[in-house]
Amino acid sequence: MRQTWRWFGPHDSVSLRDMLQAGVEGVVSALHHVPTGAIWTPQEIAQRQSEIAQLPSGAPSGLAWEVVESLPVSEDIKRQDGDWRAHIAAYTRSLENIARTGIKVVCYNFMPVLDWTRTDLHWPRPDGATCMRFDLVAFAAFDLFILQRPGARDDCPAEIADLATARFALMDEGARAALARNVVFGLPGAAQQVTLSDVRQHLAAYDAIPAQRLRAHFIDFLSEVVPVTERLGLRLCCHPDDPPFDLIGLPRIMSCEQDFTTITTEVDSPANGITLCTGSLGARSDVDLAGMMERLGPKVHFLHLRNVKREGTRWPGSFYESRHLEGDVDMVAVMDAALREEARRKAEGRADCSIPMRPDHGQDILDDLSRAAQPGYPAIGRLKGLAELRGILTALSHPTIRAPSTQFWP
Ligand code: DNO
Ligand code: MN
Repeated sequence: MRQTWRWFGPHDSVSLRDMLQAGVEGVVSALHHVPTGAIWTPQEIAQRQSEIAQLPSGAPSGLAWEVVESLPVSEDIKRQDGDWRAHIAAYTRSLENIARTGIKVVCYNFMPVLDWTRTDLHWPRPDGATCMRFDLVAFAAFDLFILQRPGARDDCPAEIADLATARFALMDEGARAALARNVVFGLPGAAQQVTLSDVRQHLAAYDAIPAQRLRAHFIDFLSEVVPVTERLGLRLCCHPDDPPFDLIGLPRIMSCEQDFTTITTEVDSPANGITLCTGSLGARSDVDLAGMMERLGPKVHFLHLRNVKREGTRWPGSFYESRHLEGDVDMVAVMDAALREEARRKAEGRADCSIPMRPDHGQDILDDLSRAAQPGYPAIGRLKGLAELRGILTALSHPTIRAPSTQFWP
């Protein structure tokens, strides 16, 4: 497994040196400043590559840009309207430009309107750490009373609506504004101040698009893009919905193992793969992550290894991002299955047998608590997660534990 780390570019408060000290082997990055639907030019890609390859002192960092996350899919492509054809052409051009640089893995997602969604970005834990959390009741309060979405009442179970009503009544203006900010944080372009009326407009545009139709659009997109991707020697890998259930009336179609099986079977190619994010799918108790790694192994091109703790038994329900080895995901079992997949690839003589993984998010701990970073992406919390995962990797790869026939290191 390749130990990678997400870097948001030169403005990221977590530096290349931080990554080196964390023992990172490869970098995951994206051109966040390029608008969705536009082409990633060779110049822009080359600039990010050199920003990663060189420390501010000018010395080589020894790191390279190994995974693109994300090359975003536009809302027009998802809805098949507006400029969707031009956006697919641009997507293909971006893939060509990425392939020329030697990067092999490109992650993306197919969530309409919202990307990952939380109600708390810094939820206090008893030990003083903070983490991200999705609280079903707070989210219902957002939907019912802040967004005031027509239809929200019908989608919400009565007892949750009652709790949300009581909760909202207790929130002061500051708490209400913070909730609105936290929820829309995952919106594309949220940094440029997305308003609630923008969200409402987005929602109206999806009125006539139920899950079945969204899935058909996804398959159309893949049918156009995957053959090019395969020819270029690249591997696309779709990130699961996060959380993996419908939100604010929008369909989500990449939320369980069956969704991934369907999509990778409909457009069957080594270039059409999966980002197995254990944190996203771990919010559901009915997803067997180690089994999924085992069954869909050849399609898994990228691993996001983080953990969640589900709160209660209700589904869909609340959850928080726990320490990497302490939530509901059996991380050892997932990593063991991933190591077996790597060993199979090695036995087949494949060049791409090492799967890139990253600790994904981390809790804010120690000095993270006084150093601003992208929510979920602090230096020390992720370093700790990566170190714990590395420990598992080292142990599981050790000859006293692993039979030589299933060994794969690195
Ligand atoms: C959540 C994170 C996401 C992810 C994008 C991928 O688990 O990994 O921010 O990066 O949704 O497209
Ligand atoms: Mn993830």
